[in-house]
Amino acid sequence: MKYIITLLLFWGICANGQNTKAEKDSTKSVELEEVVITAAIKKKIETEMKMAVSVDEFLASSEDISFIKRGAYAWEPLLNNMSTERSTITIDGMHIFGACTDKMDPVTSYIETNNISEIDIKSGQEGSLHGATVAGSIDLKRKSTPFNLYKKWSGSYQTGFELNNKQFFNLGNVSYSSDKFVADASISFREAGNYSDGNNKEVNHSQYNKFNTSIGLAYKTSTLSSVRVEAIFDQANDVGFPALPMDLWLSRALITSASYKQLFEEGLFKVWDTKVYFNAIEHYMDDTTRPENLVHMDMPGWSTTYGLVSKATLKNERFFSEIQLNAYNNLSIAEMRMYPQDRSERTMFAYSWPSVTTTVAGISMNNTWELSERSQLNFGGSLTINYNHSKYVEFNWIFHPGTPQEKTRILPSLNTSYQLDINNFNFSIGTGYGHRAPSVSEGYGYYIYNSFDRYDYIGNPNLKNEISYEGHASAGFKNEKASVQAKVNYFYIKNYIIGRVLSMGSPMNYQSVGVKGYTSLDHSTLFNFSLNTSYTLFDDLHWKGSLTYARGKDENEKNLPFIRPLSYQTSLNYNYERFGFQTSVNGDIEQINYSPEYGEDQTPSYTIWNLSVDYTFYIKNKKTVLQLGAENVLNEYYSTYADWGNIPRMGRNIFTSLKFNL
Ligand SMILES: [Cu+2]
Repeated sequence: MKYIITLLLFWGICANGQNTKAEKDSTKSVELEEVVITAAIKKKIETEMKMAVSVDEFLASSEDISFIKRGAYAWEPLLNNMSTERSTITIDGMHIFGACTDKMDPVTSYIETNNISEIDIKSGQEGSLHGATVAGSIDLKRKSTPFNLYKKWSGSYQTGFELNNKQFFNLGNVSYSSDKFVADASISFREAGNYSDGNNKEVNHSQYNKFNTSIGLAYKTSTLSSVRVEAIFDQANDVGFPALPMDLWLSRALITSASYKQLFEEGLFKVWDTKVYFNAIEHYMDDTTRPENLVHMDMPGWSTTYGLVSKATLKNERFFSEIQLNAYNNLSIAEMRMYPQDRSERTMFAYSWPSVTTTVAGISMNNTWELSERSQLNFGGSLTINYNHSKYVEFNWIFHPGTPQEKTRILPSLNTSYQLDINNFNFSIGTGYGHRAPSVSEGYGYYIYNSFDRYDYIGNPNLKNEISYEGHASAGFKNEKASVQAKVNYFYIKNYIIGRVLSMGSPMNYQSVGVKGYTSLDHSTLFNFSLNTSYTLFDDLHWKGSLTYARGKDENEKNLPFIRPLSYQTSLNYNYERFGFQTSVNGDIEQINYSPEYGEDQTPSYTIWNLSVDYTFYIKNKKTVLQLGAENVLNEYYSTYADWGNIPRMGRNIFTSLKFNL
């Protein structure tokens, strides 16, 4: 029985994408696995500075991720300085697509920190397991408690307040586990008002309200198999987007799945996990909250996805392999309804997404071959068929007359890398090649207003596949006291998709200055560099520092937009008895390589200083933590290179939170 539980737990580790060293058939190694796994489960969604973070704040702590921010809510995660069309963002491998043409709702906005356990970020083609990608993959791992020999209840409750925007939040979750049955449930509320910038000026339309709840039930059908059903419900109301001309009245997501997992005690096959899923997203944005507009517009959107993901894990002494089948069908619809003042007197109607179906089926494989104790070779690839159908093709014919209603694309991908560990040093080098299909907006969008460069964007169904050639390398050193890790990657992206001014067509929106069509540049290049260091000065005093730099250029050596300038972060962490003290400084230097063509201007440098202190105590042997802190202590007025329309970021923010473990 113990072995079975370990296997189940072991599965957890495989799913976490960590490279498990070859398992040896001794009880000692079984015990070891358990220790490793316990550590993995205890990993929390919190940052050095703040224990009650939002999903966005947590993602921001990764050096691979930057953000386009349109307000205080639902930041758009950029992986390797590339927009969300170029990455696959999934929840436990499930494909979900936002229903907003203005990117108000990335997938990361539909979860909460108390229903995920980990975020698995893979760079470039190494992320192709979940489907065709250029930038990589972000997989949000749901919390799922393993089966347990003894009946056990656990849970936590967290509450807190943030002074700047009067944010009040409550997050609760509870788990029950036994040897046959497991249940995980969570509920959360967040309510925030407008925030104030560094000049103590209120930023209008920056409020939000979010409710999220989730449930997961698992039942062990035999000693080596189990079934699991899961659901997440998320609703956001009255969300302001200060950088956009519209706000969100309501967005709702229902994310459901049912899965079956089979473990194998002997042979090469270790685990086979199959899941069917369904998710539906509704998004209602309008501009009636902006009374200055004489003509109003409603822009509702819907996105519905059915899918299947099936993964087999193979393993022997020196070989580890994951084979995954991804299949899904998505329907995306978005409408534009214009009316002077009264909704019933509609003057214009159009489909900004003319009921576009995307059907995808693909097979992916990742392999790890341990060449020796010190070195391993990773290689993998995927082959995907991507089919699109536009129901109201007449909207696409306005700019692309006679374009076919359907389009099928083949998306191949290959990657390989080599890893070497010599004593305290580690090195890796790798390369990748992959295609991606245009997104619904890039292929079929109709008059999607981009308030950043103030153009209306038109999709092009005939766009070629974007093709990425990448190379990456890393080197690091680690001992008991110090660690240094440097990473670089370089992407050469053929047929790079971007909007270019069209000579035809006139703007529809009175704020808009013209029409841009999505088109393919011959190529673009992107370079990313990061350096991470840590040092333990004393047992209780830790220092961390990181630097990132990126450069993106188009075919004419001109700058690409939304490329992060040199940025830095450094933090100190000190523990004294039951107290923990944290301080950090982060910032970007001046953005020199900006892109005026895409609406960017030069952004000055900024430096932000943060502080926090926490106190741990026990109520009936249960750990309780109280935290008090301040972000942007010096109340600096700033906006970053990727703040939509240069909206200022939050000024000084004092936060407090309290977490009880049940
Ligand atoms: Cu929207």
